[in-house]
Amino acid sequence: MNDFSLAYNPRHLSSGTDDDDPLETQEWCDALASVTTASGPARAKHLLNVLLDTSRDLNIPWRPAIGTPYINTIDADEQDPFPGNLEIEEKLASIMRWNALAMVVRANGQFADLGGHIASYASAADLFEVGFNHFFRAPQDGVASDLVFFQPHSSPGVYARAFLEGRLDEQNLLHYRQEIKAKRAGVMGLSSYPHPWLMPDFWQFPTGSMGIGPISSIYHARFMRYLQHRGLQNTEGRTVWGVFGDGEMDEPESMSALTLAARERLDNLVWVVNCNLQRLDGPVRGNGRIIDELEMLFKGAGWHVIKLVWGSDWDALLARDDEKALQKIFAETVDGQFQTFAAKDGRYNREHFFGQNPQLKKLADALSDEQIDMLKRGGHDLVKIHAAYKAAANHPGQPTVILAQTKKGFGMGDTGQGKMTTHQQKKLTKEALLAFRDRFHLPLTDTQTENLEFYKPDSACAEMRYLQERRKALGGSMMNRNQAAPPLPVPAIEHYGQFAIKANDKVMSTTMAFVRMLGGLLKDTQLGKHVVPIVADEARTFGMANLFKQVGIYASAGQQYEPEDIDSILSYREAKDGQILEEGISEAGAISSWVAAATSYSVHGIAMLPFYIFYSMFGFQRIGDLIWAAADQRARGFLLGATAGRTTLGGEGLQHQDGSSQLIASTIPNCRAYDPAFAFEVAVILDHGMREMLVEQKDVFYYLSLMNENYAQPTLPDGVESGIIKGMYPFSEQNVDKPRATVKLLGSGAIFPEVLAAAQLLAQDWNIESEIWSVTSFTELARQARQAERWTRLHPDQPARTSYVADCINGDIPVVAATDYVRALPQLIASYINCPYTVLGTDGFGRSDTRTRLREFFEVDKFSIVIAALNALALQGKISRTLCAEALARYEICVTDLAPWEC
Ligand SMILES: Cc1ncc(C[n+]2csc(CCOP(=O)(O)OP(=O)(O)O)c2C)c(N)n1
Repeated sequence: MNDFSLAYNPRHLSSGTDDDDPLETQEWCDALASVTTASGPARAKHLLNVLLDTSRDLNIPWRPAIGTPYINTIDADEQDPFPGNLEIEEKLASIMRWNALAMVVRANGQFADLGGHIASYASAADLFEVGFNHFFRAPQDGVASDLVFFQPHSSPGVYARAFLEGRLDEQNLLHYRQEIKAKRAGVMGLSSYPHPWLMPDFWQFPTGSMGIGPISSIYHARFMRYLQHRGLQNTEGRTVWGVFGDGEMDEPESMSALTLAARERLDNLVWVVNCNLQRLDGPVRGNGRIIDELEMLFKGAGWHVIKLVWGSDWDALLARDDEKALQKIFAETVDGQFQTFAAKDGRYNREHFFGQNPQLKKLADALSDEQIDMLKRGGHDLVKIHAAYKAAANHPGQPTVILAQTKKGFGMGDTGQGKMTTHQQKKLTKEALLAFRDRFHLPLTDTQTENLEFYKPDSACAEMRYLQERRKALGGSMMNRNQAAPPLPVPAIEHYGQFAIKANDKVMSTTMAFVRMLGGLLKDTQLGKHVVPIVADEARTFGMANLFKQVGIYASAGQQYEPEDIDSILSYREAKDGQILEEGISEAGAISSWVAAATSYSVHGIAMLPFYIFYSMFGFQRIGDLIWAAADQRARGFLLGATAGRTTLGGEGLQHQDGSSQLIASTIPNCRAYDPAFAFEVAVILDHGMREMLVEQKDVFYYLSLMNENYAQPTLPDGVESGIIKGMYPFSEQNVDKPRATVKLLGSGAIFPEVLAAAQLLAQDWNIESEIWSVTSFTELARQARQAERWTRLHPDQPARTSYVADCINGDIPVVAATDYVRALPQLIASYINCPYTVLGTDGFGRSDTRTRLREFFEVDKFSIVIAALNALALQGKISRTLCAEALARYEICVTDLAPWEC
């Protein structure tokens, strides 16, 4: 038993207050020390807890500090023996380090602009390796795989491991960051960061944009619980692992869902924060200690925290340190200084770290300079890492974070370790390469080292057999992404959308229509249970409150209160098997939840159909990068930007009125973006989307903007379905006797009724007839046109291909397009058509007012459409320009010098 006696030193009071009675204090300290010696730390903890409770009863306003000393949470005594072969695992880690380094340096030797990183993986290698050798489980015994989120710029290390495991070969490694060249050579290139889009059978989770991996991992872990609690899949025994950077923890996304993970008691989630104390430019917290800061943050959020600060060699020093000199100096040393110590050799550290006081100096006296140099930080010690992972994996009731201290550029010597510039280091001198080889005892000749030859030991040797055995014990190789799941049957459109396709001019908004269709899909006997409605605290805004009662809100703890509205037929119902994911006011959380459901087909082998409905301005604009990552991850599902449009949302004003989401959506290659005007259009798009995603298993997702304006919803005209999907179809014509001229009017979304009204005015007031087209997607029109144009350009020997949009509108008749989005959206088609083309849109800041006045202000109302049509005809010489002046006067259009986008 350890002797915990401790001399109380009043000068070292952590409270900072003077001690009136040092003798009494000493007695308390002695009592605590003797209990600890006699009955162990657990008993001491219990007594302290009881004292804390008692102090509360006595109204003493005191609570213990959240932080703990800068030492390992897991004491050397509590550590289980290491179950692996340490020597072999260290050798393997060295090989991984070498191959990862060689891959990056070789690529950059050939093409200096390719980039890549060495230093981050050098710091994370041991953290990865312990995971691969002991914890990361592939599918086995009917239990599906663990999920692992890798720090993106450490991907060379994952490739290096896949190379040794036989998942990748030398050709792949030679095409690191050269995917185009690789494809031409018939080889799979290796993407810079984890990108399922680029390596669909390898990477599962895109993490390249800092912060996305952390938040995504939380929602994936929560979604596994959702599947479990809803009886859709047994996800027990599976863990979500995430290795992230300490700099990355600064991202708001990294932090924003911590309390959710704790609230949901996600003990299937383990984060390893690689605290190499550096980010790209310099120290993460030069003047503080990131590990201590994160400890308090995570603890405050309700996580189990394991500090993994020092390696095994420090155990002996700490045990000999009766006066706690090390702990004191750790507490006084800031990260910027720790980084300097990391960058310097043993001699420097003896002088500048251990030389700070006589007690420390004495501790170091027994060590040579080389031994001091080799003192490991916790995140480089396989034994300590294993102990931390094991404790984390077995910790019940809470998510765990391991804060592992490492050295950035570990082993890169003078060129990299702990250097300010190490993040960007892509080249190493011959001397540095040879030093690296020696440091990690790699069996390479000088020539092999200088040539950066990849090293793969013979498959019969002990290391390779060990590596394969370890993976076999864990179910096989990890990097295997599934590309499909059993298809789901899609109900006939009439089953959920009959009211929409036979609407008979019933008045409703497209948002209402969608919600009704969603209700119908939820009731479908086969598909229903796979539907995942997701909201970010706006269900009532979109008229979805009836679903609370109907399918329940998912709550892992059920409903432990009587809801205020219990007697209402729409009462608020939370349930363990609830279907709605109500994510609160976190669009980042809600989209992460959507991604978890939208990739369930791949991650869990069970297709789900998520519908995330949100305030459209708080989608692509607010969390666009998460949507970009969703696209990379090959998400399949529906995003619904509700109460959309710059003028449709009326009084909500500048921050809420969306005039851009459709344009941003158009930049995402696998996002099918639609701005439907009518309920039947919504139904046709839903039907088509479900078939593409659930039956044909295409890696696409759909974005629909939905509006809250009520207007008459017509019945689906015959034969327009394919036009709706392609992006436009002829809706109607406004004919007149002996027309003066003809125009084509294109309208989208909620502006379409303005277009219909404009056609009437043109007929009545100006004797001009119109063809009226509903444009459901300028994006889809432009994409198809782009294809046709490209094909024609590259096939000069073949007849030119025309585009669908050109077939619809080319000619002499002027075309006027009006949208509630910025003009750039309809202009997507401009270069593919050959006709006079005028575009009206809502460029500029939104503001509060009525729909009518907003449309007048933005010049997208029926009068503005008439003026635009007359002007186009006048410019062609088909009518006189005086008619335009007459129209401006007749409609009392107030002509101001400032355009809407200038106000
Ligand atoms: C959103 C985002 N911003 C910036 C970057 C560029 N970037 C890549 S790695 C990096 C530094 C990461 O530091 P840290 O998280 O501490 O990891 P380390 O490399 O030190 O292990 C930065 C800024 C990025 N990938 N994503």
